[in-house]
This record gives sequence, structure tokens and C-alpha cells, in this order.
Amino acid sequence: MAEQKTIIQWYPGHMTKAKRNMLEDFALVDIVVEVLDARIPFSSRNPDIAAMNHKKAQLIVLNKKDLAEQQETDKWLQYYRNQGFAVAAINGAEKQGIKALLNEIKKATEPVMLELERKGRLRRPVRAMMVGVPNTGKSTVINALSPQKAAITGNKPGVTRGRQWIKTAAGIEMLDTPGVLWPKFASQETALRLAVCGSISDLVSPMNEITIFLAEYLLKNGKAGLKERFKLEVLPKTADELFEAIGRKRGLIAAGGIVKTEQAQLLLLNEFRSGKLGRYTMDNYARIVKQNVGE
Ligand SMILES: Nc1nc2c(ncn2[C@@H]2O[C@H](COP(=O)(O)OP(=O)(O)O)[C@@H](O)[C@H]2O)c(=O)[nH]1
Ligand SMILES: [Mg+2]
Repeated sequence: MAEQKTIIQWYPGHMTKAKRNMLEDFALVDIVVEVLDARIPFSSRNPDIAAMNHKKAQLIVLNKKDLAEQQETDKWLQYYRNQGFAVAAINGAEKQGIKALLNEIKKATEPVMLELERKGRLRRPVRAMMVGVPNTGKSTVINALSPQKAAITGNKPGVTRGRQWIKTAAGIEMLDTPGVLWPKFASQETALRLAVCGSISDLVSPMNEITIFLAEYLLKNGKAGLKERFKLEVLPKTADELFEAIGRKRGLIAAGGIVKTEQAQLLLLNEFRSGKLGRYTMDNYARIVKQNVGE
């Protein structure tokens, strides 16, 4: 019998409300900055935002570039550039790429300012809003831009709840918004990738399935990283064998010599999330773009 997979859905009430607020806030800003996770530059795009923003300039930021494969990041930047978006790849946590990001914001909003001048009015600070799924680093990026520590950051999805404007040093006013997902993911794979990268709360995620998905991904795409990090001479063949090996290497052993599998699973997930296994782009450009043209 085929194993029954849990369908992952996470669209709590506060997100419906946040989406409504977002739609209202579009009217207040000059540019919408969608912050994606560079490890999943396709899966972390919210289709609702694309559908709702018809009027304002949009910038696509690939944040956490330190955790992603540089070549893949470059391909995805080009992909979005080709679609007419302003783009930037940054590491918000280390404040890398921030200057280029500010320049992109200024460049993309210059037509708005020129229009003001044409009407005989004065320039004013650019107003930008940060949007994106939970945990992509929206608040971190705002903090990186801000002289005062203002936005609340956290490693849990859903930390940002309220609405808050922040004045940044570069004469850009920024609106932080809570992370928003959408009601139905295109595929279970999209949901699993979002969960692995921390954009779907662990509290509502089937952790067993998510860590098996990650283990299978790494057994295929992260052989060297796994071997090095866990000092494995031979790479296991299955997810279960990998958890077993990790448990033994890290001493996660219960009475009777049995590996504490759950702990080994969470350890793998945490080490992936913090980049200790290397840099990975789970949304492979060639594979996804090929799939989309139906090849
Ligand atoms: N490695 C890495 N971690 C980051 C980066 N930017 C943010 N983070 C981490 O990602 C987590 C979520 O950040 P936060 O700004 O709260 O995300 P938000 O939910 O989108 O506002 C925090 O633990 C940050 O430290 C980055 O560029 N690289
Ligand atoms: Mg936040």
C-alpha cells in the first residue's frame, strides 16, 4: 500500500488579515520589495502578490545568499530581471549587498519622483514595503537599513504581526509586514521546501516527512557536505540509514543502544538551516524552468 502523505497547508487567520492589509498598503508605497529565500527563489514567491500588485514597481530580493549556490542565484536573478523586475541578491544578516539594494530601490522609483517634480511638487522620501513569506529575512533587511534597531526579527515564522514604518538612513521609508503564505501550494514539493527553509511553522509541519524529504534531497545533492559534516566514510543509501548514522556519530543514543531518530532528524534539519552542511539552492533553475515549459 502506498504511504499516505500528509498534505501540508498553513494559512492561519492572521495571514488572511495580513493579506488584506497588504493590499491596502500597496496604495501607500512607491515600490513593493518581495524578499525571497535564495535557497528557494521559486517556491518562496507568493503568487497572490504577483496577482495583487499591478501598479507599483516591484523589486525581487534574494536574501540569505550566503546559504545558496552562487551560480543558481545568478541564474534566478537573470530570470526575474528578464521578467522586468528590479533584482538584488543580499545577505541581510551580514549586511552584504545592501548598497546595491538601495540603489535598485532608488532607480526603480525615480520615475515617481520625476513625475512629482514635473507636477511642480517637491521630492519626498521613497516609500517601500517589504513583503514575502515568513522567515525570509524581511525584518533583518530593514534592520540592516535602519540606523536604529527597530524591526523585530526571529527564527520562527510569524514573529512580525503588526504594521510598522521605519525611517532608514538612505532617505527611504520602509514598511515591514508579516509573512504571508497562500491558501494552496502548487505542489507538496513546494510546501516541503518552504517547511525545510523555515517558512512554514514547525509546529504545524509533519516533521518526520519534512526531514525525510531533506535527507533524500541531501543524499542526492549534498553527498560531500554530508560526508564531511558527519565524518561518514560511506554515504548511507536511505533517509533512515542517514538518521541512524547521524545519531551514532553525534551520540544521540537511548538506553539499549538505540538511536534517538527524532533528535537525529531535527539535528540534520537545524544544521541544514544554518548552512553547516554547505550551500544549497533547492529550486534548481534548469529543472524548474524546463518543467514550466512542459519539456
Ligand atoms: N544566513 C542568513 N540568515 C539570515 C539572513 N537574513 C536573515 N536571516 C535569519 O533568518 C531568520 C528570520 O529573519 P527575520 O528577519 O525575522 O525574517 P522575517 O520573518 O522575514 O521578518 C533570522 O534568524 C535571521 O537571523 C541572511 O542573509 N543569511
Ligand atoms: Mg519579520
